[in-house]
Amino acid sequence: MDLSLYFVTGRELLPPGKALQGGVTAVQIREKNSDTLEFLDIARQSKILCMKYNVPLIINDRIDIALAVQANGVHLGQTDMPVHVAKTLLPTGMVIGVSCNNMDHVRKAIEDGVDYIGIGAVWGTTTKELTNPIIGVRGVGSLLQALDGTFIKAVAIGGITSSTVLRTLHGSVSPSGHRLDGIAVVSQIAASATPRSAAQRLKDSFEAWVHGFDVQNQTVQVYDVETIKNGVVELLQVIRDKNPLIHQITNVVVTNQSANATLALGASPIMATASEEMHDLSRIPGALLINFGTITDKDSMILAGKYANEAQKPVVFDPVGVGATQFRKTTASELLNTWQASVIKGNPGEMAALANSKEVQAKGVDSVGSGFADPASFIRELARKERCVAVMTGPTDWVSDGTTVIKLDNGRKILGDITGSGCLVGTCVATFCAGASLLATALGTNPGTESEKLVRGNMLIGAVGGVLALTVAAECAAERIDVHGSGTFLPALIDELYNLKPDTLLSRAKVHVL
Ligand code: 3NM
Ligand code: MG
Repeated sequence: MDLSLYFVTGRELLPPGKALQGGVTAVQIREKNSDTLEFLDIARQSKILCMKYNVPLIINDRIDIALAVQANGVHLGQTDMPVHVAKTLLPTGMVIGVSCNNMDHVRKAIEDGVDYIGIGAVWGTTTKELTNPIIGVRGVGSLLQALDGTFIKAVAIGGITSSTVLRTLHGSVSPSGHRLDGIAVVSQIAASATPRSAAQRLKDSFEAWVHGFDVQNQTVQVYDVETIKNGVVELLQVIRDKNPLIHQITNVVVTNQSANATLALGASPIMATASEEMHDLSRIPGALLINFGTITDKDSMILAGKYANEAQKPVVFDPVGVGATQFRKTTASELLNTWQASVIKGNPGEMAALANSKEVQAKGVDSVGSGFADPASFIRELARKERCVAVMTGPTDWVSDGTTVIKLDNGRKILGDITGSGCLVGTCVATFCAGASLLATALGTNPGTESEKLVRGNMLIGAVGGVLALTVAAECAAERIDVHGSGTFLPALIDELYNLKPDTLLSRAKVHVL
């Protein structure tokens, strides 16, 4: 059964079946406020319509109605008839689907041997009053992992629209690579004035994404040190030639020095925070940095990331001090559930907090302790889980895209003596990712085949470039005879970014590919 575009509806399906013409692949009739006779009548007519389009019909909750109209299956909520009882009433071959909101539900569904699960609500929804918590795309991803090795299909439901569909699909993948088999929607189709094109749009998004997902999983890029170093130098040139706009919503401590570092690299900073301007800024080529060292602009952070995803621009997330307070933790979750980060950057304490690992503890915004026993595996797993490039800074910096791990050994201890050196890494990473995005666009990567992606360009090289630029410039600055301490180090660091030469980068960069 093809669940790729699963339309959950009631009488709205009738009469002309416009949604079916738009490519709906399965229909569920869900009538919460009608009498049995009325429900039966809607189900009968729906059955005729679905047969005409050769689409399976599933009945919500009512086993008797499903039997009466010879539907293809039933969908059962957690408070409906238990699956094992339903199985005694239904003929073999009838599909059974179950709504799941948490891991206990999923485990039970597997035990019961259902055919598919509907995971929700992935976003908020106005269609039904939710009695369970909203899961978020990352939550859906972790539930999907439990289905590894089973034949049970999974769809996500709740608040899926043309503007959330890509984020839903992209984010709802388990660390093991288990993806959704489809999306289930109500209002995006049912409440649309043009249900046929609403369905068509969702279907197109799904198909493009599945195609991209498969291609991505089949092509593993193998990196060597030279390719990486040359890639970084190329990006520095792109930045200086094209001056991308680096929109930064960052903290009050580092705003000025971050803007100066951006300029020094050859890009243009804008430190805008008003939510009213987030959409306009997303249309200008470049990248977005979200650093929540001081969280006063949460709504703008949410909007900016969403728009950047829509514009296929890199989003670099620096969750400063995420382990320090519950508010930071829930905010990080909320942000990452709303948009897809291209790169997440943090110190070991922050990365541990994001991964819910107890191995490294955080104190305030600084990490304490020496780090992870196996940083390479940790960073690879985190990148895989968050579906982005992960950067962990420290005396040694670690960068991974979930497959390749790159270890970088540049920098000087004095970086730890100025405030916001980590934030500067985030700024430089955003700047180089902007370079990577512009390079991909200039190379004319066909937008048609890239439309399923949330970002263009090689974010791994971008992340490595940002880290290298800052740490190599720090080495040059620390070695200057006019630098006597942290006070003279900071302006020297900006100078060295300003004067950074490709040859210096190439000769100093200590890059190891694992
Ligand atoms: N079940 P829309 S959310 C029917 O969480 C249903 O199990 C949900 O409607 C769940 O696509 C939902 O309009 C409504 O947001 C989904
Ligand atoms: Mg129900």
